[in-house]
Amino acid sequence: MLKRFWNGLERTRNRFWEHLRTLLGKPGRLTDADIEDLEEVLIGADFGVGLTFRLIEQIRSVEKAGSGGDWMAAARSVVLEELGPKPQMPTMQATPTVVFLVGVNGAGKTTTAAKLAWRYKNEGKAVLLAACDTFRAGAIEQLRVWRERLGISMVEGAYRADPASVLFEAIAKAREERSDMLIVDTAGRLHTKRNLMAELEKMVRVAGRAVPGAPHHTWLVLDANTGGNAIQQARQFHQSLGLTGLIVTKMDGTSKGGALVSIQKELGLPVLWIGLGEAFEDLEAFDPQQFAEALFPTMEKESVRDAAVD
Ligand SMILES: Nc1nc2c(ncn2[C@@H]2O[C@H](COP(=O)(O)OP(=O)(O)OP(=O)(O)O)[C@@H](O)[C@H]2O)c(=O)[nH]1
Ligand SMILES: [Mg+2]
Repeated sequence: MLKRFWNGLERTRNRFWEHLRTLLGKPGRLTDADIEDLEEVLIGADFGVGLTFRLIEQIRSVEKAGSGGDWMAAARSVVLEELGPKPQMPTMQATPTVVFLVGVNGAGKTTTAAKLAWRYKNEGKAVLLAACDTFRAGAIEQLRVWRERLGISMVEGAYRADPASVLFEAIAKAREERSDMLIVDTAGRLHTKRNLMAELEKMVRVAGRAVPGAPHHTWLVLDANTGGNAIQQARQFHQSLGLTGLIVTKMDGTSKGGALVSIQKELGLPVLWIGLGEAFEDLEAFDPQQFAEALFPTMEKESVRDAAVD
């Protein structure tokens, strides 16, 4: 698990490591110029101005103390402090517990729906998928391929059908089959498109009328490559729908992993899951400790240097 995190965050980490290699190879303390370099690297990895400032402050004070202190440990603890403890795993709140996946186009909603379905199925839950992206040609087919591969039942509407009516049908089926969980895939939409946001709001109302408290979880799926720009998206979705958590996908291919920290902090919403690849098993519960460790590893200077050279 740690290894997967570690591998997944390779690109983000490599940004530092290119520099760490030179910084760690130097005898003595970091110079002001080194620290400025590091600052640039952190901004480049989308840690954001506020967090970068805090990190640099900490690193500077460790260096000032002059005891040859471990500034990687200082950076790690800043990240951990910002992220807080490991989030509580989402609970089952009703039968069915209804989960909405929302987000902009291409963020990874459909893939994540399949990953979650597989994961919960493996935990022994009866899962039903609702293919409520009736907007994009091919979306239903995409989920159908997953569902067949994973052996999960699914309700789908016709192309261009009203997604709220597909949802209604799916809830009825979930009830009938006594499904533990209904995972709802929705069409990608820009947070700025008022009518499309209204469509989601309608789905929320339909769910709430059919099952008290539904949707029990509304998760925003964010592409890690969006970096700090995700904050604006997330605010809009949150305002319309009342999000309960975040899923950050494509952590395996980004050099902007630092943004996750400021996104969570800015929005006050927990990152619950992260996507680390395209296969159905490439979803991990988010663990701040492992995340911080993967960015600023606890290692002897020697081995960091060796690893960076590899
Ligand atoms: N590397 C990587 N690719 C991912 C991950 N999650 C999703 N993808 C890929 O991202 C692309 C888009 O994923 P989808 O699941 O179709 O995204 P979506 O949000 O449903 O897209 P729309 O329905 O068009 O809005 C696909 O090629 C996925 O394989 C991830 O964690 N890592
Ligand atoms: Mg989709």
